[in-house]
Amino acid sequence: MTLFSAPTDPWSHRARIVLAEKGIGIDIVNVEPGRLPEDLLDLNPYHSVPTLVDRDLVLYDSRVIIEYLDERFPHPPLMPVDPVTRAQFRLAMYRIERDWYRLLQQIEREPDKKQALKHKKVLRDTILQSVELFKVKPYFLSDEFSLVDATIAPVLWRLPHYEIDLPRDSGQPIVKYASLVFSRHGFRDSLSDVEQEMRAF
Ligand SMILES: N[C@@H](CCC(=O)N[C@@H](CS)C(=O)NCC(=O)O)C(=O)O
Repeated sequence: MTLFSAPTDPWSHRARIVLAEKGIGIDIVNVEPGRLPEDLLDLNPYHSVPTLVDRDLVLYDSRVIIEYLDERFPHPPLMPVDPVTRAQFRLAMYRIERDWYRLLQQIEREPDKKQALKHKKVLRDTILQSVELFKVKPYFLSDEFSLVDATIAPVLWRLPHYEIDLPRDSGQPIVKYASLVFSRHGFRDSLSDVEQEMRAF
């Protein structure tokens, strides 16, 4: 299997976390967004990373990739078994992609500093709005690490890189959650060299 991945890209990071958590050996091909190699351009009509190649199967979109990995390599399972909780976890991923990842993308692409600061504030406030959910269980609504945590972690990891601080008091449950996730072997193994330098453990 091969994963085309960009070393700073949060969607690629999401896929790398799932690979590392499951201990899946794979060739990771580092690419530079905007300068993707010819073979990747031929394989993926959307010209995006992450892209996973497993023999004849080519998958793109990080959610499609991580759900495939969880089904193809069932141990350890990263989704709950009962349909209601599965649906709730899928909804959580949908919302994080739509709200948090979209804001990260806006911050990254915004040339105007003032406007970028506004996006950063919105991202910080949006994350803090979910604080109650981080108090319920050690992981996101769960005693076990799941695909939702693999989705949240790339965003929280990047906060210092974007100079976004969570308040010590009201943000404490999220800070505590983040340090639990960041201390996992799988998470540490998932980091590219550039991501390792984004913050101290
Ligand atoms: N919804 C997609 C989004 C992926 C995405 O936007 N990837 C960016 C990462 S920078 C990309 O590949 N852009 C194409 C490019 O920059 O060449 C996913 O979850 O994989």
